[in-house]
Order: sequence, then structure tokens, then C-alpha cells
Amino acid sequence: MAINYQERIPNNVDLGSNRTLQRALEHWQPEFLNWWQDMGPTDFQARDVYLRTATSVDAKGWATYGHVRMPEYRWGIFLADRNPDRKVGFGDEFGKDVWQQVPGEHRSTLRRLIVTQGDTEPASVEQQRLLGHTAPSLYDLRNLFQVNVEEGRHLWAMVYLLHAYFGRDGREEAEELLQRHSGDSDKPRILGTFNEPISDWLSFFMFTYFTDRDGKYQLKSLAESSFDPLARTCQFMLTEEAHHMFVGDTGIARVVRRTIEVMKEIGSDDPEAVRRAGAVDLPTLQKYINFWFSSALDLFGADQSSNAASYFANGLKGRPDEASYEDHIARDQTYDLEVPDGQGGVRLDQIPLRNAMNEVSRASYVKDCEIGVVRWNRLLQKAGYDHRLVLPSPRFRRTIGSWANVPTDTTGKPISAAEFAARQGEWLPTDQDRGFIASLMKGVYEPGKMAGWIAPPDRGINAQPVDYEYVRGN
Ligand code: BYC
Repeated sequence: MAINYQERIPNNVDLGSNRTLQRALEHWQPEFLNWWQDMGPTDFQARDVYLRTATSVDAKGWATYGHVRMPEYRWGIFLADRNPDRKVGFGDEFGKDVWQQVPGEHRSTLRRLIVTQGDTEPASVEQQRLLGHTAPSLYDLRNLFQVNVEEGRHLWAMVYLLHAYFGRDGREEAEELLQRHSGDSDKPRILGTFNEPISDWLSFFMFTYFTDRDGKYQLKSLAESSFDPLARTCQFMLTEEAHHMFVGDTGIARVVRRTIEVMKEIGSDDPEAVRRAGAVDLPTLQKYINFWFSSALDLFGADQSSNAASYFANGLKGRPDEASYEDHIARDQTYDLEVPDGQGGVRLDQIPLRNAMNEVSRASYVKDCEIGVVRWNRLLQKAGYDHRLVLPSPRFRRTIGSWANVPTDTTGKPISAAEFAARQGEWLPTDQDRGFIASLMKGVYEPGKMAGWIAPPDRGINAQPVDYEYVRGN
């Protein structure tokens, strides 16, 4: 039976009138659903989940709530409204008309950027597929699935661009997006972090706080693109991304709150005592921050990058919030970059600003990450504890860029490889730490009940109470 695409795939790209695109999607959609069944959340596909679905881009339609089974979620295709006066906002073509089609000379580069972005979306769903079994509450279970279906929608967004603008190559790339898998030794996902398993909920909250925030900054950069359909797609994706970071930010805050409660109850902040009482001790929380923050920093690419310089020069990828800068050409400016001097010290290099664009984005990202840390620390301060959580230095544990494989401590001081090896258990989760966190992970599925290691949220979703039955059925 023919599928009514206007109905099946909510969209604002007039899918119904584009036969070629419809045919391409008719071919891809069943493959996507197979992938969702095989690689998406395990065992919860028949449950009714209280999900937000975008049915249009306006304020009324972009967040429609109701109980749905995940395989019946309506993965839609939405681009922010077109601004007919939009001009190229940066680089050598500054001020010219933006492009509605892909210029031949930028075709392979744009395809690669879109494929890299698209690859992360299903990767994250694969990484999180087992988490439903250990959800700390129905509220959290629902949030996990919300994040998962929206990452699925973000994949649709990139696949739409590949199908609509890149012809046969685009269709092939769209298929490969379903063939690479997170952690697969033959066909891994493209970027490092997306091959790290996320097997516990503390990692999930870290991932949605740190890694999804990289997503925010990359999408902001692509939302500046002169290729207008890409820019408009990313602008709309950013509205959904906000909830993912909210899940991470409030998730970590709830862990801190519960830890404080337990420390008060037992009258001790001794990490072993906190663990015995079933909460996450603060040093372990810090190690998870160190791990996921350093991993996310690599996602911005190298700090000196000729790729980044040419993306900027050619108008393909701008700086996040490009409008907030004064000079959008950035041809003659320089950037002071701290690099290792090769003798255990640090040297300041002045490099062309365009080559430092990845670093410029990374610096904005780091500032944004600080905001949550300040909030978590305020909870500790208010409760009368001196312990503070911190972001490690951006030089710590890097595998991309000038600091790649340069051993440092968490303050960024270069140290010997031997010292790093000897001390990494102080800074990064050990097998024993991971084992302890794993031991806390037990599914809690009674409405309103919470696992003992996490405090309840302040409020429910879409003005529903916290004890609402967010996920129903067996
Ligand atoms: N892992 O010149 P460079 C999200 C490669 S997250 C592996 O700096 P460039 C989400 C690089 O490909 C956002 N390889 O590269 C979050 C290059 O290879 P070639 C995802 C890496 O191109 C949570 C070489 O190293 N979006 O949305 O300037 C849940 C030299 O590096 C990595 C995007 O990433 C790495 N980490 O920068 C769900 C946006 N880093 O050319 C979703 C699109 C670098 O020598 N992607 N390499 O073979 C890009 O803009 C760029 O590809 C990157 C890399 C910023 C990632």
C-alpha cells in the first residue's frame, strides 16, 4: 500500500509534490525502521511513551505531546522558515546571496560535513540502547526515549539533505549511515566519542550534558552555513537539542542533590561511606566529568586546522553565533594558541584566526559547560560542603590537536607518561569505579518512585506531575 507521506512524515518541505525525493525516502524508510528495531532501544518498542513530536515548526506545532509507541513515532522533516533576504554571513563571499543548491566546488566537502553530523545521531541511539533496563524512574525512561527518537529525527534531517541535494552519492551515504555502528570494529562511527559505550545512567547524563552540547555548538556553526537548506535544518534541530542538554544538566544536579542528602543522613562525606549508603561519591562524579568533558573536546577537531580555515573562507561552516563577532572576514587576524613546547613546557603560538576556528568554537563551548558546574557547586555550597566540582584543563587527556597524547595532570601541567599512567586512576573512572556505578543501576518502573542514587526532578514533563505514568504497558 502506498504510504501517505504528508501524513506519515510530518514535514514542511512539500514532500508530497517531489516524486524523486519520495521514491528515495520510500526506499530508505523501511531500512531506517529495521535499523531502529535492531539497534534502537531494546525491549521497549511496544510500550506507550509520553513523547514530544514536532508536527510543524511554529510555536504550536513543534512540541505536541502524547503517548506513542516508538516505532510509530512520526519522524518528520523540518527546516526553519526561509528568510528570502539571507546573505552569506562570513568568509570570502560575505554579503552575497546564500545558496539554495550545492555549488559544485563545495559538493564533496559539504557532503562530508553533513555525513559527519548525521553519523553522530544514530550512533548515540546505538550507544544508549540498553539503558532502558536500568532507568532510575519512569520520568527518566521517558526522557531517554525522547532523546533517542529525536536523534532519530536528526538523522532524518541529514538524510533529507543527502537525498534532496546530493543525488546518487547522497543516497549511498544515507544507506551507510545505517551500516556503520557504534563500537563496531569493522565499521565504527566516524568520531571517537560516539564509539564509547554508554552503559550506565551517570554516563548518559554526562553524555547529554557534554556531548550533546558539542552538538549544540556544531549545529550553531552549521546553522551559519551559506548552504541555506543546511542552515535552516540546523536552526530547527537546535530547538530540540535544548531538551537533551536539560536532561544532562538536571540529571547531574539530581545526582549531586541526592549525594548531599545522603552525606547529611550519614553525617559523613567520606567517599566510601557515601558509596556504602548507595549514593555516588563526589570524587567518582568528578572522574566522570573528567572523562566525558575531555572526550567531548576532541569533537571540535584540531586546534590548528586548515580544514576549518577553508570551511570558513568558503562560507560552509561559521563560528557559533557568528553575528556576535565584529569582523566576519577574519582574514588578517591572529589567535594566540598555547601548545606544548616538546620539552615539558608550554609555548604561545600566533596562528591565523581562520586556522583557529575549531579552537574559537571550543572556547565558547568550555564557557557554556562552566555554567552547569557553577550551578552544581551552588548546591554543595548551600548545603555547607567545601568540595567543588571542576572542569579539567582542556589539555587533559586529549587525542586530537596539539595536546593529543601529551600527558598532563587535570590542571593542564605537562607530566611524564609514567606519572600519567601511575595517577590516571585518581582522575578517570577505574574499573572499580565503573563497577560501583554499575551496581547502582537497577530499573525503577513504578510511577513517581526514584532509584536511591538520584533525587527526583523539580517538576514533570509538559506540566505533568512527576509521578505521571510516562511509560505505559508491558
Ligand atoms: N574523531 O582538521 P581537523 C552531535 C579528523 S555532536 C575522529 O581538525 P575538521 C550529537 C578530521 O576528520 C556534533 N577524527 O578536522 C551529540 C580530519 O580528518 P582528515 C557532530 C577526527 O574537519 C550527541 C583530521 O582529523 N557534528 O551532533 O576541521 C548526540 C584533522 O582534523 C576528530 C559535527 O561534528 C575526532 N573527534 O574538524 C547526538 C559537525 N576530529 O580530513 C548528536 C560536522 C578531527 O585529515 N563535522 N578528526 O581525514 C565537522 O565540522 C568536522 O568534521 C569536525 C572535525 C569538527 C568534527
